[in-house]
Amino acid sequence: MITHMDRDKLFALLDAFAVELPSWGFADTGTRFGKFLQPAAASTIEEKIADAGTVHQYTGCCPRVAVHVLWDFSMGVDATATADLAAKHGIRIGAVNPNFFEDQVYKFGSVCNPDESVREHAHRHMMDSIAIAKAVKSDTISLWFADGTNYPGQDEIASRKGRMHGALRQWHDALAPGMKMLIEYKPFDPAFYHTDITDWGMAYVFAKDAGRKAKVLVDTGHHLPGQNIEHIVAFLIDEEMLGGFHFNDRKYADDDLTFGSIDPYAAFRTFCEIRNAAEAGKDVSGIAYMVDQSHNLKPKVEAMIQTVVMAQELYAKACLVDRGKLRDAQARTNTIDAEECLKSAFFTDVKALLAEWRKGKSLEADPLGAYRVSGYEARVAREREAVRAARGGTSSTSYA
Ligand SMILES: [Mn+2]
Repeated sequence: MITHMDRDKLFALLDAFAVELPSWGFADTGTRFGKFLQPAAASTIEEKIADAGTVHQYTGCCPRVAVHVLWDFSMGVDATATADLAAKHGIRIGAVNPNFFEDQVYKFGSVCNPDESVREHAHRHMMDSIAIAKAVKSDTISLWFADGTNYPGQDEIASRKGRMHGALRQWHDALAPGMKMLIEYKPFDPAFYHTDITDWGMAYVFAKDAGRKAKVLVDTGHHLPGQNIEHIVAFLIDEEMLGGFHFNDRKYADDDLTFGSIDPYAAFRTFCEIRNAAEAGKDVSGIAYMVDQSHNLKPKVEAMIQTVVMAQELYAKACLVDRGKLRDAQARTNTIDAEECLKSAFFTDVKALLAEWRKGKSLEADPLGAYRVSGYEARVAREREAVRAARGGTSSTSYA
């Protein structure tokens, strides 16, 4: 089936393709309208890490779990214990996500808030987050701001930009050596008039201004309808400003749907741009592939396994694009032949190849099927319901 690419090369690329899971993806979460609780949902950081470790156990490609500072840590508690716990489950702590949106003081924004005391509050939280990152040996702080305004005239947009610049410069310089800071953008929600970092261009300007350790984070769900995400990705890689991804899919706006569930071809094209850059000699090894999904309807561990397997399949297809043929078609400006190169890779069935890759790692060929027969979900549902009942409450973590 693979004619132009050595199987070992493909398997080496798959070996290097690691997907980071979100701790918040294992907890009970919901929309702003309601939460549907699941008996197996994780309530504590211990349970979230156990779930993330389970996904890694079946997929073999999720060695890290991202954490959310307010949801996963108690201030003043030694965070190194969390790193030890992750190690016990065969994984490590990945990106540390501070929380600049839940505190009551953030009603009118965090770092862009006109009130200096609120900005100082956000600053202290960032310093705590850096300390946690050091304690758990994470090299990444991942930033998303809900900052924005809901009504014209509510605040001076340019003044808010200045405050954001100030905070990011200061924080950049407070990072430990070797640490990086990812800046995420989102067109709207929760702010409905203007959002302080609304698109990749603004994230780029803020990151560039902050310093070398700051890069742009592309959340695949955070774009206006019709936007060409792979173009953004190719541009950012070429500028050496792509820090990583938050994988999910969307039909309307930031729906947090399973990666590749709506438009797998678009996700494939994004991977194609990454592989194109790599084949052209760009260093893409620092790009972080992270999931940002929080399932309200699907069983959480199953949804993560489904996501990761989909990401692996689409990445493998992007690796399989015959780039010699593609370059030739492009040189001849033969649009049809060029497009067919992408389509034939996209429609290649890579399931057997991935099964073989898994066999080489002593993994089951079908991670989802193997997980289902393991009985993990029923077991943790029993255990977690019992713990919750003993505590006299229901679950769980909040989500925004
Ligand atoms: Mn995100």
